[in-house]
Amino acid sequence: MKSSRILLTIVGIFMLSVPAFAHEGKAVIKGTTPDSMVSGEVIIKHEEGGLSVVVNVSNVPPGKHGIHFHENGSCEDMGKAAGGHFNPDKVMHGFLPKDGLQHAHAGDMGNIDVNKDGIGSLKVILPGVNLEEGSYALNGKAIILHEKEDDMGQPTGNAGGRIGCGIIEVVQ
Ligand SMILES: [Cu+2]
Ligand SMILES: [Zn+2]
Repeated sequence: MKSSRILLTIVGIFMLSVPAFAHEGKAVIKGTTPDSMVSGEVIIKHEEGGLSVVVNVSNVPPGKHGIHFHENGSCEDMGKAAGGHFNPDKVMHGFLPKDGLQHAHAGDMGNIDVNKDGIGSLKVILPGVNLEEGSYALNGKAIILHEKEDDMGQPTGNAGGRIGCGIIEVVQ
């Protein structure tokens, strides 16, 4: 009797210390061709103002590379199977952290800057999207690293081929 009460207290304290929104999203980025050395990882967390997305890549040609969530959770066919930009509202291409969901695709994260050693990192806060619920959920979407810079032109930023790809999944 007494020990079960202690156990319940311990379980209660544990549950209080883990918020209900503690789920995280994760993806592993791999090159889209068999000989590619491109690699990377994506961590998505709930943060004030939206979801924070942290991307780290390596073995990528130096310079700016467009990076977006795409609508299908597949990296087949050199990333083409991922389809178009994740765009539930059928709006114009933009930069979601600045333009919001009315003026940018839900997948528009701009560019990742890669240094001379082939390493790049990016952190953005995406307003309006979420990890798991409804039409703005990122779970199961692909993240695509492009060959070229996203120049913010229409309809999808002219970022060229797809050199890296991963699929978002919920890990906690
Ligand atoms: Cu893209
Ligand atoms: Zn877009």
